[in-house]
Parts: sequence; structure tokens; C-alpha cells
Amino acid sequence: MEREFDWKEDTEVFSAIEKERERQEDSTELIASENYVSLAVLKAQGSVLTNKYAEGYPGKRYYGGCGNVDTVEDIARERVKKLFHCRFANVQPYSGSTANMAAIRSLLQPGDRIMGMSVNGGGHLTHGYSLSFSGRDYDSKSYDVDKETFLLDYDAILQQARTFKPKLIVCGASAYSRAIDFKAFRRIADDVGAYLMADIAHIAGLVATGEHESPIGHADIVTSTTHKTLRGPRGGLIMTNDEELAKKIDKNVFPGIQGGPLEHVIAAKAVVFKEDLSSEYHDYIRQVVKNAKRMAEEFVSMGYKVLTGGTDNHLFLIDVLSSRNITGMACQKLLESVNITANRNSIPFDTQKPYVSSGIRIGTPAMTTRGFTEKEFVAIAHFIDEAIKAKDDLKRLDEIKEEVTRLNRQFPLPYEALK
Ligand code: DSN
Repeated sequence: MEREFDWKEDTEVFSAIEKERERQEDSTELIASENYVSLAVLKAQGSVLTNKYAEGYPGKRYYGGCGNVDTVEDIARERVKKLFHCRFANVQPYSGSTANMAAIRSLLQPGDRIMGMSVNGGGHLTHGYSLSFSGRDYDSKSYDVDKETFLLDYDAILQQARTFKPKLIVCGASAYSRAIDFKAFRRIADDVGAYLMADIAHIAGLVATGEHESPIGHADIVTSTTHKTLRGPRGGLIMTNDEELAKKIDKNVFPGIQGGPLEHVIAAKAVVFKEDLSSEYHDYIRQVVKNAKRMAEEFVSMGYKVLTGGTDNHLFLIDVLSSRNITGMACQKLLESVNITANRNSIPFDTQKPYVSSGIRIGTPAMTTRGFTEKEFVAIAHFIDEAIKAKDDLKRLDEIKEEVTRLNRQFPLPYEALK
């Protein structure tokens, strides 16, 4: 290199990054699948490990010079095993979706039957949705929540499984606020002779700390992301207790669907798994759940239709269309205008198209990382209500935005050192 590249010269990209940092600082982040990583996680992900190719697994790579990344990947795998009390772990999946793809391919042949939760009911695209690989390569039928209670109805799922006879049942959700009974899913899978896969992408932090029942020991394969409640880098993870399945999973990740692993991301995963083993992290997860319960309660007391009436975990859904005659899409835009970020979400049996939707999904992991307690979440619930009431009053919306921003700035991001 003739001279060291000065990153400040690339103003197009770095000014957008700086603006994003400011947006994150000024906004109340309520997207249930987002969080703020520690400086240590950022440092590992932004390290020289991004330069390294390492196809294969520790001790069996297809490139030279892999000693250090072997050390890192071994540490990541050992920490996962300790965190989730499982026997085998693969930390290479680039995302939750590729983790699910590799896991499903380890259990099914193309055309086999798969039964997962519907997307409208709260499931994920990769659990058998018609436009996803999981609904295209396999014969898929979704189960739903109960029409009245919006809860998983294990008897109905059993009856459906007896009729459909899937080879794989997938449990786990992206938008379900109640505890999932993994033992009940195991009984259903056993009844129809199916494999069981649990995708704990959302609740992984609760599972790791014992604040939600663990599917390890009940599901044949457990998948997760590492960036949601676990508070790590964006990425995926696969776990099992079955040695033969573990070998199949490794082959299906590499060379099955991925090439070179992202060792810088794996290093960041290793760092966060250590953080997640700490008692501070356990306290954090307890506070995440307390905050979600309290905020949901506040919405109920203001007359909002909170699905299932509350939450057992880190998120809940509000049917804003029937509560306040505003679509999910309009509500999301309105909230963004007052520096509150949430995402619109289909609700079970939604009458609106997914792009519009009737609901918004609210999660507490990110703002709890910044130090919000029940008090601040209650204040934000009222700002949301006031914004909806004042939706055509631009002056009032500006005032709400100022108040929200002032509150957020009292809880800075943990990145002072980067400024
Ligand atoms: N789409 C993600 C979420 O926001 O929940 C799940 O992959």
C-alpha cells in the first residue's frame, strides 16, 4: 500500500454510518429482534479476522494459517455448550435463516413433509412459508394459534400432525409472547414419528439464563440467532445432543450451503457467549422480561388490544387497527416521526396484507441494554399513545419527538470510545 487509507476520506459511507449512530442514540429502539452489542463484540467483529479464509472446521481446514481462527472457533463452540448445556454446537451459520436451512437439510430430503408455525401466527419464513426455500423444497403445512385466545393449541397441533404426518415439526417463533411448551411439542412429534426442531432465535437469552424452558434434550436440533436477546453479532447457531446429527449438521453447513466461515463474526460470537454466562447478563434478561410485562400492562390499561393480554418474554403485539383505527404500517411511520422505532407486524388471522398489517410488535431487549427500567418503558407507552392521538397535529408530534429524544439521550449508547 502506498499510504495508509484514511477512512475519513470515504465520506459517503462513513457519514451514513455516523448518521446511523446518531439515529440509534436519539431513538427509542423497540424492534424485538434488535439490540446493542458491547464495545468488545464490535471490536472482535471489526478485527483482522475478517481477512482470513478458513473453509472447514478447527483442526480440519482447507487453508493454511488457520491456527488462530481455530482457537477462536473452538472457544466459541465450548462457550455455547456451557451456555446452553448441549453436547454439540456449530457456530458457522451466517444467519438464523442459513442455520435453519442447514438444520432442515440435516433431517429432510426434498419433498418431505414439514410443519411449522404460520408467519401470521408468529412463525418465521424459514419454518415452511410458501415463498421460502422451506416451503418450496419441502411439502409444508403450517399450524396456527387458536382463533380466540391467540395461544398455541397443542391438542389442535397434535390432530393436525396426525392428519398431515410431517417428518419434521418446527417450533419457535418471531412474534409470540407466551412461553412455548417444548415438552408438549416433543410428545406431538413422538406421537406421529416426526423429528422436532426448535428455533429459539428470539428467546435464546431467556433460555440461556433459565428464564424460559430449554428445548435442549427435547428437540433433535435447536437453532438460534446470536444478535437478538443474546446481544451478539448478527449470525446463526445450531445445537444438538446427537453425535450423528452433529456430523450431518457440520456437513450441511459446510460444504452443504456455506463456504468460508466469517471468523471475525465467530470471534464476536465467542465474546458475547462469555458475556452471556455472567450474572450481570442474567440480571439484564430478568429486567428485559419485567420491562415487557410492565409496558404491556400499561397498554392494556390504556385500552389497547395486546394479543394474549400480555407477555411471558421480551415482546408483545398490539392490534393497533382494532384498538385505535390505525394500520400497523401507518403506526410504524408515525412512531418513527417521533423517534420511536418499532415494526409493523401481521397479527394472527390478519385482515390486512402483510405489507400493511394490523399490528405493531414491541420488544424491550435493546432499551433495557441502555438502562431503561419499567419507569421509562411506561413513559414510552404514553408517548406512543399521545402520538397516535395527535397523529394529524404536527406541532404536538414535534413536541413528543423532543421529549422522547431528551429521554433517550439520558441513556447513551455504550460507544463513547468510538467517537
Ligand atoms: N425477521 C426477524 C425478526 O425481526 O423477528 C426474525 O428473523
